[in-house]
Amino acid sequence: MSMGQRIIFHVDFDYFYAQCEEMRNPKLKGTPTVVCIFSDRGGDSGAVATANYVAREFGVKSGIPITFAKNKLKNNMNATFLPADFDYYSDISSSAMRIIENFADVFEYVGRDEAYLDVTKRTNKDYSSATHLAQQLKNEIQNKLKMSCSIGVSPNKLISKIASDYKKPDGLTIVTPEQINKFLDPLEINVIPGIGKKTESNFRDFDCKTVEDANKFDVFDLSKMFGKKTGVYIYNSVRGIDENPVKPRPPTIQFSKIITLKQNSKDLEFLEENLKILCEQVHKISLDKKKMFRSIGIQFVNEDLSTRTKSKMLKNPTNSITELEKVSTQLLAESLETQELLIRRIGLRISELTDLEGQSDITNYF
Ligand code: DGT
Ligand code: CA
Ligand code: CA
Repeated sequence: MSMGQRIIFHVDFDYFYAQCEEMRNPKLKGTPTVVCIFSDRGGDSGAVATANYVAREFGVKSGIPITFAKNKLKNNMNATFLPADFDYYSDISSSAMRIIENFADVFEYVGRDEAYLDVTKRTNKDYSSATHLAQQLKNEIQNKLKMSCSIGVSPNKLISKIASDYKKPDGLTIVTPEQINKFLDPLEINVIPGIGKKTESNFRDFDCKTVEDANKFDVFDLSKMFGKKTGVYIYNSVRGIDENPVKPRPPTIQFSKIITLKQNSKDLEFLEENLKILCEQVHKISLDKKKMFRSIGIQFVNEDLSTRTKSKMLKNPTNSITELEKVSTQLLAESLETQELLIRRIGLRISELTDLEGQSDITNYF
């Protein structure tokens, strides 16, 4: 059907954190649901991580202060505000990624809720076969996880990324090589990843709002306006050109454990005892999974449910429990120096994992 070199999917979950919350509490569906990151300062200080599409209709979106979101939803009795539960979202993400990677020749993890898939081989460069495959992937995610995602399908990562965002939620947007310009031209210039407020306002000074408008500039104009590197990037991007291959990359692996304390506390000795238990548990996981770790992090969930984290990158990977205890206790003592609230839960996380022996097995990240 086409002469394109590759066929690439970009998969992105819809309102990810909020959809995870709907999954464990289906009653939230159809009511405004806002996932919040409460800051250290307590009360409602902090920002919205994300919101479901019902809440978005009221103007609630990622990044706005929680107080703004509460205000926008103040007349809505059914609105729910939840503290972000990153460990839970990571678990869902791992399950999702294990499903998704089966659909790819090459799988590149981008973040908790998105990935690129090169499907050139298995679709034989055929777009109707690719459309079918993308639909199958969406169905499987829906059946197994009860979640929706949006997928962009095109000859490169840039266009697939834009296409996955084109129709949300539950979208599937196919852009064949011959449709690239027709697809891109009418879109606003800021759909190009990396084009932020500043670049956008620069362009606006030249009466340039859409991708088509930006096509008027040659690479020299753009280099003068934005510097050579950005100029060349924009020149290619507005023409739908992107040669970056999908690079095999498994999800960032991490192991963590968290416990709720017998009583809220900020007593070093008491917390140390609990941390020691966590060290044993997390260390045991690393042994079971035959991994060494390079990064160690602790997490507090405070009495007001706000969270705090502190982590350290070691010089070399290790699998020593002595080192895990030493470094995490250090992190604990340092954090307590500036800790005002009492702590309700304490967590320990290891990441930057490498195999204890032999080659890294990229499928075994769970
Ligand atoms: P979507 O893809 O538009 O349906 O909605 P999301 O929520 O999946 O948005 P996305 O893909 O940009 O981000 C994935 C997750 O990352 C999202 O569920 C929460 C988190 N996130 C996104 N934007 C922000 C932000 O501005 N602040 C914080 N703290 N977290 C964010
Ligand atoms: Ca998303
Ligand atoms: Ca995303």
